Amino acid sequence: QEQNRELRVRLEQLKKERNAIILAHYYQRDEIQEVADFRGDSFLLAQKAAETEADVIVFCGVHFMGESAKILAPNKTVLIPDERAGCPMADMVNVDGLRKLKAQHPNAKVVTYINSSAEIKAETDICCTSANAVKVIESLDAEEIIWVPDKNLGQYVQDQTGKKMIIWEGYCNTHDMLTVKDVMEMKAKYPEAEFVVHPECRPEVVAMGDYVGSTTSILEYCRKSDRRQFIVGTEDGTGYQLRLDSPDKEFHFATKFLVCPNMKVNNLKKLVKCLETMKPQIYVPPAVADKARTSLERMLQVR
Ligand code: CIZ
Ligand code: SF4
Repeated sequence: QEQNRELRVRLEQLKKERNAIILAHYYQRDEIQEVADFRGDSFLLAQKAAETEADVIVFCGVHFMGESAKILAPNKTVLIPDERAGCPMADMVNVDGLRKLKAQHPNAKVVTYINSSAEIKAETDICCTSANAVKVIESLDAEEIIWVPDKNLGQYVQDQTGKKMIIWEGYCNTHDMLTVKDVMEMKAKYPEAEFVVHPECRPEVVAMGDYVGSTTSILEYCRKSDRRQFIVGTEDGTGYQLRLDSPDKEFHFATKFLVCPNMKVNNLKKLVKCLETMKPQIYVPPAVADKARTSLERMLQVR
């Protein structure tokens, strides 16, 4: 506690010295969310990065999120607390594979979930997040859509829009771990609770949801709902904002495995250190960034 207090004091000093802003994803450890200037999901944080007046963005999340910030704010320094915080789903798609698919379907538009590398975004017509995926697909005038990398979100979006989609076989190790059996057990234990679920979960689990949505829309739903109890089907870091918004409601995560180990690689100590040393910094080759920027900026237009 004492050490954390000292770290927080040091962080405040450094933030002023560097004119830095701290952005934290809802899946980060509480000790990081507590000190962030903004908390958000990948859509809100990308938006914030694009708009900020700060000189330095400290992005507490996983690597692709820092990259997106750098692409949208190329003249700013983007720091991340630990460069080992990656996203296994983002690594499930590669440029060669995507190019092959594009060659097979020359008229298809490529829609890429923001959980992807800058190189993949550079091969993309438009990016999306889970917050605007359905609207992005509906905004496109295309017979066929190539969707990378999340098969679960892809399936959900296809069901919602009825579009013809060619769906890549990637998935999130964390969300995909949740099973129908887990949810049935929780529903038996908490019969009064509503089950809120993120569309990165398996389709059969998503189908059990009383509410399906992105992290931000789950937060909004729980805040406004009259229900007192919720079973939550997304990453456990979300509990920080859920409990902050509704201290008198109960939130039960659907299993204890809904923890993204990559998101938890960051901690307060590393956050302070990166601002102290000004590294690690995110670098995206300008040629890649320029191509990727178009697809990200299109994403930000669709709400
Ligand atoms: O990384 C994830 O699982 C999510 C849902 C990110 C985001 O904020 O959309
Ligand atoms: Fe990637 Fe899943 Fe972790 Fe999100 S929760 S960063 S999709 S591994």
